[in-house]
Amino acid sequence: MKNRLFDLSGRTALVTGSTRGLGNAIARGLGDAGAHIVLNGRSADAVADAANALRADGYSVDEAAFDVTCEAGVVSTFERFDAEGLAIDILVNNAGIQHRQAMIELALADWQRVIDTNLTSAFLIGREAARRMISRGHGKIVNIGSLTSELARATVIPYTVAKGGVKMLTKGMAAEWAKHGIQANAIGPGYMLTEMNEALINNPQFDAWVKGRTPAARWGKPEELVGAAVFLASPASDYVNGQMIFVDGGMLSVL
Ligand code: GCO
Repeated sequence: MKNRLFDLSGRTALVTGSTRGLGNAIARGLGDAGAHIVLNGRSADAVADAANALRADGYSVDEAAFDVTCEAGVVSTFERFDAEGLAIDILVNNAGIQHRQAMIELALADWQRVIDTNLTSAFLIGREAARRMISRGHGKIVNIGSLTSELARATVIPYTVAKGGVKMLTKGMAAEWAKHGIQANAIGPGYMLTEMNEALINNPQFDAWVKGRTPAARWGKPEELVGAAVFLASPASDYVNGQMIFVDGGMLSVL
């Protein structure tokens, strides 16, 4: 007997920043649960390469190359979806960048770039997706936060501020859109084995700190976010709103 609680068959999921890393792992996981996947990245070539890799593995995939920080590009992408009859049932706001530098030396342009990519994009894309979800009476929004949605780490303050904003944006989406049948929630990854963290992973002192500070005593794997993502994208979470599920090996739970 198929468990429909976690079944995404017939649903379409847009995952931003999904040509690699956490976004690509989440896209594959939603595809494994039955969803049709729309991959996103800024580079059309990178999106096409990632889409072809998923298609080769049997996934149903569309491509949507656009800059998540560009309002005009976001709007025109959703207008294209409308014209093609592509209804986004599940939105995963994953796109994000990191910039490691002491705030005292930080340029405004770098601050703004991180805020725009990691936070404002979730507003822009969430707004366009919600406009359509409201008219259909249902939708799932999964924002990707971070441990830094709760705790600051020196030298990544713009990222911390943006991810703290993602937590509150998620609650804001719940406040305004839950009555329309939209469940907006978030996932807070811990220290994950991604390209963005390569410099940290390859730093013996930082690697030792992560393993010592994390009860699970290891870095997380991108595919370990899939369970939370499928839960928050599926009927199993129809009465869950405004929550952030931390997938962090227990780091946030201990001193
Ligand atoms: C850093 C890392 C973190 C992790 C993750 C933790 O420089 O501290 O990039 O930000 O990527 O966000 O949850």
